[in-house]
Amino acid sequence: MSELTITRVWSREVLDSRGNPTVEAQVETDAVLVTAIAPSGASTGTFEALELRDGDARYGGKGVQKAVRNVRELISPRLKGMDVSDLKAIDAAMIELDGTGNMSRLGGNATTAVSYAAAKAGAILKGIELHEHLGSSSKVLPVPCMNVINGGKHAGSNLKIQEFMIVPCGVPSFSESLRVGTEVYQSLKGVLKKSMGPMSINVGDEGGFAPAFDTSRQAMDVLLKAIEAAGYAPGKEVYLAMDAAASEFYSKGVYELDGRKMSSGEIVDFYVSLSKEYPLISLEDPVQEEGFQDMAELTAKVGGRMQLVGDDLFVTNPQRLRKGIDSKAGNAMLLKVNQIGTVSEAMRAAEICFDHGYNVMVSHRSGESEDTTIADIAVALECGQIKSGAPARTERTAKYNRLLRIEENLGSKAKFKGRGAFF
Ligand code: 2PG
Ligand code: MG
Repeated sequence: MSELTITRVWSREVLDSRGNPTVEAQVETDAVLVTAIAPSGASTGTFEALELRDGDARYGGKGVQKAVRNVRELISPRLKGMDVSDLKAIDAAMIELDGTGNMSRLGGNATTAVSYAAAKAGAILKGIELHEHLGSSSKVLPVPCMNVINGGKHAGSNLKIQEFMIVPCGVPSFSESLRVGTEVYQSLKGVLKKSMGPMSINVGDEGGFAPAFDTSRQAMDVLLKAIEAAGYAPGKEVYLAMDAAASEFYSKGVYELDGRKMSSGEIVDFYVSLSKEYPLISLEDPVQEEGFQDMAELTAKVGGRMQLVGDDLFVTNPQRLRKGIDSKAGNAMLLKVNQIGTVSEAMRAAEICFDHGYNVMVSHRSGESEDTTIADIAVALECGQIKSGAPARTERTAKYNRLLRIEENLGSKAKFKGRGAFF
């Protein structure tokens, strides 16, 4: 038996960054034993792969013992004997075993953890870096899109927009970009504390501050101040990005945002105005998850000068992505492996994006862990962009720190697209 042959896939329940249970998978061969952890979203899209939760008394219903059992009792016997370096075959076997099209039998949390662990094990046994195992050339480090003001479901404020990000893309390398973004984060802390008091620097789920703002413009204005106070120019070294996660403030044709009730036509106009007032380089889920037409209208209006990203809209799903491409909705996709359930399917969605001129931003979830697989996926895809929250909380910085190591390892071969990663 080759040392690449899977001998067993084990699993256990561990905790994520929000203190909820999540699935850890352990892929074993005669030579190695490799673990990986599935992340978990809060503002989940309706069309995502199913995250299997026990729904019993333990952990308020959030236990994942069923998913853990599925790994041990269903996935393990199916993958036993397979070549761990053939991730496509492993992922295809899990998709076939699940058989539902949305991982509702095995649990997308079970399959994501196994897919991550198998990818890592394959890299270790081939004696190469994970990003090399996943992508043949893989020399491009991503721009870190840092969520420094948290709202929506990730914080306890009135801010409806979920994420206000800084995008330090006007610098020459990943490490410089991370430094500049982190300096702005610290500067923002000072600006907020001074103007709004110490309560304003409490942080949300993704490490960004959660001040008592009521409107998007308040958040964007303070970001401009913080960028300048750190010694940088908005729209030069540092741009802004937003994830509205608009399904969370949409109901029956009406968006409730910034103290107003807006129709879909009005919310499109609202974003067009914002894009003229601020150096906004990327806007994610500006409309609700079924708003392909509205997304197409916004893309026609501003898509030539900024990125419009589908997250809940596309859910890393090749089928929904094709619908978006056909209707010219958006010009970029957010890539989250657990939305579709396997690394291979997520990477296939990314390839479809590249074939149609869509950008890809690799993303963490709001519930994360010490697992850093997404950092390697971003490098493997050479998509040039990642979002992993603020440069605070170890589950966020773990990914940025992994990218620092990759950059150092690549040495003079490391590339950085900077602003060119966006358009
Ligand atoms: C998002 C993500 C990550 P969640 O909406 O893009 O920032 O949030 O994981 O809660 O879906
Ligand atoms: Mg999102």
